[in-house]
Amino acid sequence: MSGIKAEPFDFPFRREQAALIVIDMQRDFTEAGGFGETLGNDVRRVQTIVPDVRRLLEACRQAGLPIIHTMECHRPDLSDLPEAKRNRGTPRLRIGDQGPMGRILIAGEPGTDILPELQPIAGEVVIEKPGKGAFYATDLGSILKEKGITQLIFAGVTTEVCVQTTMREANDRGFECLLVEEATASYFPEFKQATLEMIRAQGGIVGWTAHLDDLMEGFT
Ligand code: C5J
Repeated sequence: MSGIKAEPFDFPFRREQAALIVIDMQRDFTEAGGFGETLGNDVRRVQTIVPDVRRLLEACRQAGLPIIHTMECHRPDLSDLPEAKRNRGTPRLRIGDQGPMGRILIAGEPGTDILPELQPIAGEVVIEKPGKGAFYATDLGSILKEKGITQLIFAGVTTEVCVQTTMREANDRGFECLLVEEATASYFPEFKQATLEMIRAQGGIVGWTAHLDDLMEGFT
């Protein structure tokens, strides 16, 4: 075991039991014409993390950690899309509607894909999830169990929605969770900041936060 500089205290890193989970780095959340923008968000705010997510991904590959990518998406027949989710709010385009990058948040459509810079490579796990959390209605729990994973390093978008939901789900399932500050983003910078603070408050009630450079130093 080696300690990685983190907040609220050093993260007890165990390389053999750790995995990276990259949440929803999809075109639909980061590019014009996708789901994020149809909700009225400025997607440039989340594009800025792509180089740091890539650095993290490469460092974890180098360190031999299992990598898991998630994608928020639904079946083409919408059978896994609750009415309440489809009808929420007043977006320009709803989930399943035809947009400039194909049908919004539908599996297999160009806009639903992971960004080209962050594409999974052979052997990496891709989880398609219909919810905000990555454990709901997926095989993630059994995949992690089978690999003997007890620690999860988190990156992705958006910090306060799918990242935080999954981190809370993982924390309740007994995983030690660490969120990398430079590798996560929100359309609302103040929500990112609040999420970082609430995760590490009260002795790390949901987990740890760390800077990318400190994490990478811990790999050496
Ligand atoms: C959202 C996500 N924000 N990946 N999804 O709807 O955070």
